[in-house]
Amino acid sequence: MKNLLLVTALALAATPALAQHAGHGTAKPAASAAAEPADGEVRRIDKSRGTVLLRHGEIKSINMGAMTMSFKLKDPAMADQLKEGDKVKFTVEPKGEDLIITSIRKAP
Ligand SMILES: [Cu+2]
Repeated sequence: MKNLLLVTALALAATPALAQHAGHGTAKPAASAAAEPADGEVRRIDKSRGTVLLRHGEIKSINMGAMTMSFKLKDPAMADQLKEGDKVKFTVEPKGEDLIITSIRKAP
C-alpha cells in the first residue's frame, strides 16, 4: 500500500514537465511541397491522346509513391519536346479523376 502511494505521487509530480512541451507549433509553408518537381523517365508517348507513360519516383505533392503510370498532358504539345527514355522533372495536379502534368522538362 505504501508503494502504491509513492508511485502515484511520482506520476503526479512528472505531469507538469510533460505539459511544457505543448504550444510550439511551427507553421510549414504548404506551397513549397506542391511546387517541388518529381523525377521520372519517359516510357511511352501517345501524341494522339496527349498522354505519357512515366516511370516516376515519389510525388510528394499528391502523396504518391514510385510507380509506372500514364499521365495526361495539360497541353498535348508538351510531348513534342520529349522522347522515350528521357529523364524528366515534372509537376502534376489532380483534375477530376485525372492527374494532369502541368510542367515537364528534361532533367539536367
Ligand atoms: Cu503514380
